[in-house]
Amino acid sequence: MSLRLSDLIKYKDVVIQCHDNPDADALACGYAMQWYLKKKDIEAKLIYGGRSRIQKSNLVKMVELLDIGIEHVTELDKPELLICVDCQYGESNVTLFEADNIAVIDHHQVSGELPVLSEVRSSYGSCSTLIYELLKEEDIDINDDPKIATALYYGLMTDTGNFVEISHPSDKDLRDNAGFSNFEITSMRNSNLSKEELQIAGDALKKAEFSDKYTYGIVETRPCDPNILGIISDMLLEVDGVDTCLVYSVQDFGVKISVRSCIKTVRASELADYLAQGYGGGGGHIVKAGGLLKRDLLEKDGIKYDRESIAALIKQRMLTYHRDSEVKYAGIKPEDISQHKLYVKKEVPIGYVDASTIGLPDRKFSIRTLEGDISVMLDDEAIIIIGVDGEIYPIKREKFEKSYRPVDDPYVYPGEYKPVIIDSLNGDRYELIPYAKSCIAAGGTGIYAKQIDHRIKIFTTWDPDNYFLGVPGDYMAVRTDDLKDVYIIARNIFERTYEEVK
Ligand SMILES: [Mn+2]
Repeated sequence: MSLRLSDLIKYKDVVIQCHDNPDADALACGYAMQWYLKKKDIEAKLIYGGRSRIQKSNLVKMVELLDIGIEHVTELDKPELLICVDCQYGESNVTLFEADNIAVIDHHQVSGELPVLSEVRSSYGSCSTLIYELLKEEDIDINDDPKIATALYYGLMTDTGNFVEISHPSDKDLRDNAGFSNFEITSMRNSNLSKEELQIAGDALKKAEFSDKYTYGIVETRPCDPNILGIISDMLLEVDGVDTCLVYSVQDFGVKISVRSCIKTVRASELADYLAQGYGGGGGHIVKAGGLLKRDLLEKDGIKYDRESIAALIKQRMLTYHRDSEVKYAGIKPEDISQHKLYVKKEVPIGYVDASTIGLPDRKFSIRTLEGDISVMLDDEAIIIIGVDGEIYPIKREKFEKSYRPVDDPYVYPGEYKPVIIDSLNGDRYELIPYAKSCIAAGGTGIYAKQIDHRIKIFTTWDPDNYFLGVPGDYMAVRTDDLKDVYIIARNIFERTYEEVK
């Protein structure tokens, strides 16, 4: 199921609905959606239901400053089309209104059946990012109206803990490209915390729990605005003897979590993802991250939605993570390969870009990919390899000529987000894929590998600051010509790229 915004313009009687207790992201999306439809001569109503009206001071400001024409309703005349933004039709926090047709535009985990007209991208940090992408597909620039750009920017900002939990490249694109208005953002930013909320933070900290053995702390807060969780976890991490920490809050719609880490062996984004696994999502940066365990998904799995059961689940996961993850440092001693088998690369076509064909000056550029921004020297010696999953890594021309063989097949990019080259000096962007050609990795001597059954973090010899994460099912690989050189290959990439030598 997927949609383009232009699929929606055949309807004339349209209502846009935000979830109950709309947050900045929902407001921004509804507002931008209404703006788009207006361009197409459709006057859509923007509404939300539920018991309470918008009260939070930053949201009241947002509605005023940006002129968002939103109504709180208890009833609705059945429209021809109802568009749910930042939420899904039928969810517990979305007041049910009847409509002839339903559309869903959301970035949360899918919780039930979706209508045909739906676009859900759960890997995005905000729904504002999705609206931004959908508008781009229609050749509409959000910066045509500074209020729209400001709203979407603020929606992303608040949904990702001030951009801390951003991981998807599309989120970064919105953050970097939105021509927001500084005055409005500053004004909304500084009316974020109420006096009551400051007290909630204080109460929560009094009941902090600690693990001395695994040096972590856990705090539960009463239901409150999610950004307070971030404030508390920042503080908790400052405590001596706390290397990682988790702050969570059991809310109506789910359990919000905020995670921090100040040690090399735990990436906060990875821990958040682990804690939310199966029930929603988590992500962010190395030091700061956050996530959500959705109520619907927890209940579907037979977990009672009360504070006690949630506490038990959360604490168990935090303990298991710290207790059962193995940390390994490559390059110290030869790996025992008695359980490994010998594999060689399959002849699968992948992509490459000869940097000299792009026509950019010889200096460093940034390439934005699904895995993150990487910095690449684009000189005549540089070849950029695009792997089976669309992953990017630069190599030297000499190595390319030795290990790869160009082929004539046209190149088709397999990934979800097409990598772009960004000039950090002026922000100019260039597509990478149009320059890509096909090649095949030449066999080589192969690797020893075995499938792993637990979580392993390997600090490799070439990047001693960041570990490679292996989860059950992935492969641990050892170079045949250097048994100390051990690393991780993700299962899906391994199975498509390697075959056993029998
Ligand atoms: Mn959202």
